[in-house]
Amino acid sequence: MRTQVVIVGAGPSGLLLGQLLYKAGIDNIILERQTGEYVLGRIRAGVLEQVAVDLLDRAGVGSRMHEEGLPHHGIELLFKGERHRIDLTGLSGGKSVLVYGQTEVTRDLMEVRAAEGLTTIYEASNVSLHDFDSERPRVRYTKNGQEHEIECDFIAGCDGFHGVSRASVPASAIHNYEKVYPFGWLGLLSDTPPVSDELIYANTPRGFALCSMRSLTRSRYYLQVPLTDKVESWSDEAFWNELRLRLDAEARERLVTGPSLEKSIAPLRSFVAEPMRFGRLFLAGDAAHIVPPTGAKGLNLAASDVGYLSESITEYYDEKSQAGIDTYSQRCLSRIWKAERFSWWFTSLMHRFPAEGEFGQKIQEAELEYLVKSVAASTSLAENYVGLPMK
Ligand code: RFL
Ligand code: PHB
Repeated sequence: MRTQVVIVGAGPSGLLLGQLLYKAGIDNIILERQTGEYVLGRIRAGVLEQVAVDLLDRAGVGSRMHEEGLPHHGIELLFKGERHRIDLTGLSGGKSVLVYGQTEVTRDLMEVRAAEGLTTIYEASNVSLHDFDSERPRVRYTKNGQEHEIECDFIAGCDGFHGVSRASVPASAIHNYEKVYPFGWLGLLSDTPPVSDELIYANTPRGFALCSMRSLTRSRYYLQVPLTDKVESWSDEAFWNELRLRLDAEARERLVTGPSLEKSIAPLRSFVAEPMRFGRLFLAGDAAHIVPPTGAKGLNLAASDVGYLSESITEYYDEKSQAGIDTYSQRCLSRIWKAERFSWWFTSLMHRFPAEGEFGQKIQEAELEYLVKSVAASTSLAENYVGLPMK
């Protein structure tokens, strides 16, 4: 088998890259370890920046997103029992974000790929990458007990944090930067109306909480929990009781509870691998970097990476130019480190860090008060939350 680009991973970055390349007339095959249903069952991101919305439009998958997505013009910060609104649109020169779940983005991309008759090989095991330091890279995999090999011009490693692509690079050629946080997020999805029209990020003595949503009838809530907690020991009732204790009186009153559709614990991590290109292998999305979810940046960075990558590969074929490919890593990393900084800062501001002691706590309170009172400080939050430009 031969194709121009082999994409490893059918998460949002692999699927979006496949569609952007297809639109540019470039053949590609996606190899995915799991089934499509499994990929759709992972409940993750909920907030899209305009940059991601634009790329999904360019890929031709924007229609349901515009019909069903909820534009958000502000967020609320809750601390010391009171909520303070950050006017994202007013402070960012008119920008907003769109609440539309990663599951829906993935479903839209899967459907259009199937409708165009493009090849996605699900349940591909033992994926291995070869000769990406030459002009003839190859990718091998096993499907239904049979081994296969695909020859290609380029390999895109879109296989997430635990994928094979980053692991295939010699240790001497890559540098990893990492910070692990001493807590995780316990998330719960339920068919209940959201507690508020806008997202609430809460810093409370009992830990961080986030009230988010997927639609006007489906809510997504998160609680900061110790890394030692097991999801099995959190009953729905225990979750709702704890969430109530982390809300202000009005939200507590308004909260509608119901059975969970999904519940899971995710550890929080900041991670960047440099560079993101190794000969003819490119890393994109969570394969190259992780942000703690507080800034809602992970999916958005995955989208901007594949935006740069699809442009670079298109330029290579159309204009016989390597310029885009040669600067791919540097352009991505410049945007990634700014999102890493913002996600680390917002995580540090909103969570409880017992190891930081009373002094750390007081500094956090002072910064929160400054943030909601100072136009300069809240403008910086708004500008980063709605997303920095790609160029
Ligand atoms: P994914 O989604 O992990 O997809 C990678 C795919 O590769 C497959 N794979 C392999 N395939 C073949 N061979 C192998 N050896 C393979 N190894 C792995 C996997 O099965 C999978 O299908 O990475 P991708 O595409 O780069 O997308 C990244 C996003 O999923 C991620 O950044 C976001 O979900 C992060 N995130 C958020 N991002 C936002 O922009 N806004 C948010 O509001 C937001 N909230 C979140 C989040 C992530 C969370 N968790 C659980 C980590 C909230 C949470 C709780
Ligand atoms: C979500 O809805 O899953 C979500 C929203 C905002 C975040 C993180 C997650 O910062």
